[in-house]
Amino acid sequence: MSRITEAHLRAIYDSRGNPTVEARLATDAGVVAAAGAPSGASTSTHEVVAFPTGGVPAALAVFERSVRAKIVGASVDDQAAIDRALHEVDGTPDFSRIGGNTATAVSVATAIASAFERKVPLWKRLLRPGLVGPRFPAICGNCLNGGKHAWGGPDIQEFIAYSTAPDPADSIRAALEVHHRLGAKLHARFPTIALGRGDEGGWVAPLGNVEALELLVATCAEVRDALHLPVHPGIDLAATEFFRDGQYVYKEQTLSPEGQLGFVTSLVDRYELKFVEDPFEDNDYDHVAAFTRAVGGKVTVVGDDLYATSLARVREGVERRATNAALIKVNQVGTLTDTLATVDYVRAQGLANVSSHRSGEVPDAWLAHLAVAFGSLGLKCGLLGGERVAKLNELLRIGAPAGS
Ligand code: 2PG
Ligand code: MG
Repeated sequence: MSRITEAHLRAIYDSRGNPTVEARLATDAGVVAAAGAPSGASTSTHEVVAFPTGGVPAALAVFERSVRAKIVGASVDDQAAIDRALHEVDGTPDFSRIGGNTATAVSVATAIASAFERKVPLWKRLLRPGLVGPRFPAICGNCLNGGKHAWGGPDIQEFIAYSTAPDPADSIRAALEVHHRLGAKLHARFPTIALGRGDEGGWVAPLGNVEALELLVATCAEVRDALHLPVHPGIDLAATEFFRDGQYVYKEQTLSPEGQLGFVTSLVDRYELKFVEDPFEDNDYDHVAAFTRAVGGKVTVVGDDLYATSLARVREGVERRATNAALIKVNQVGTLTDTLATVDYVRAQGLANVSSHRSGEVPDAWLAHLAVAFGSLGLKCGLLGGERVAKLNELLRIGAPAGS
């Protein structure tokens, strides 16, 4: 049983060019492991605080002052003990003293170090009960960006190619094909406008919500025909972001919660959406439950901001039959142990889980291992940009290890 001999935290940059933290651990078996923590833009009100007051410099200072001493000497195999130590040294319910991103980086680096020592890939180290080998997630590839991830785009945050072929090489290829063809269509439609890409690598164009959806739907249909692979339209509304004074305020319309229920249900019926995330603000279990009653038989209804990966919130969601899937993001809760508790509960209750990136990502690949280890129905990771491609490429490596 080897122990952590060195623990360091450094400032690095995320894909938005904002500072975040990376943890680096060394063990007395000579292993060195590092992990960086990503950051969200459309954060849930229920997730832990990414950095203490004062940001990354304050996170580094509190690490030096109090966290390192708790970590050095601990067994690298005892994930639960290290995560408990992080909670103890923090002492708040939301990691606001040491920062949820510090906890995430240390927690994930611990698991990576332990996997190295056991000479197994990270996904095997974290494989959940009931799973025997790798089962690959669908790719939930964000092709068009809106909301908080794009300037000048639709209000709906993400227009997703939900690519469900069982072989990761096929699912990645189909999702990328949607992204490429969508780009070509946008260039043809706006020949004189400079198009951009948003925080998650999806296109940004001056489109209304329904217009954007129509483009996505048509492109998915084209790619299904061309490649003979299953790829379907999906959306993450991140509806909290445009919920004001009890109403959903789009550029084109303002809807009451009842109106929103009718609108999103009509989008599902009309466009055959197969994946819908956060159609209501992040406290509204009742309307999302009504939505799931209406479409849950044919649609993956995902709670992200609604649950914030919190076991207590997912429990409430299960009791109220709110969704049939939960999004999983380690830095919404801060440690792998908390994440695993939520994943195991979700799995035991027969809900699907979807492992997810954040909009401000680091170029690490560990998320791909988590998606496989958790038996995730989907891996939400974006399609373009080195920090997104790093996860896709890692999934390919897991799917076809060198020499196989
Ligand atoms: C989401 C995420 C990732 P953010 O809402 O699902 O796509 O966005 O990281 O900004 O919270
Ligand atoms: Mg979301």
